[in-house]
Amino acid sequence: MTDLNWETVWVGMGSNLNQPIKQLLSAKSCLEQSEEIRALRLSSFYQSKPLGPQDQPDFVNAVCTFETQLNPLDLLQFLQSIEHKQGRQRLRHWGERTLDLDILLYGNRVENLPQLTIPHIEMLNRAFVVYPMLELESTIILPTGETLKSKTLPTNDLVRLDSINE
Ligand code: ROI
Repeated sequence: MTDLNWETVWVGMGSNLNQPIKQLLSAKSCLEQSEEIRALRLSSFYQSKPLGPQDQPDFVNAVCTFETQLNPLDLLQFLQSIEHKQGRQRLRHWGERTLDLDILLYGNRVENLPQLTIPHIEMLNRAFVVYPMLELESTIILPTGETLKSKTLPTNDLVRLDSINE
């Protein structure tokens, strides 16, 4: 077997409905079960205030990184299948949701497809994405050649959930 074409990917995970921590752990298990995914690492879980309407529960966010042989669109489809399997609900725009899985980075690729923009267009504006990424790997380089570390944001209301990160 050749060992070509494994790309390193970063995926953001978020939930604020139906036992968010369970949602993220279950998504992690689904990802790990794919033969086209290996070497998955998951960040700590972080609680954050909702970006968007404030009359919704706080979010639990995490990121994971892994290597995959799936191309970006097949990976997107796989992530969407996990969201749907876990009964994804999206009740309103910028509102509460059961599970969100977003491709943040895919190797060094820049993609501007109708269904998919890589790097994720909002990732650098979201502390709940940037901090978990830096926790897993402090030396991440963006496709622009800049370090992620140089883009750090105020942590605002981000709270690392210690007890479940043991
Ligand atoms: N807010 C937080 N804190 N975390 C999220 O993952 C998140 N996801 C979203 C919106 C509704 C924009 N707000 C969020 O999709």
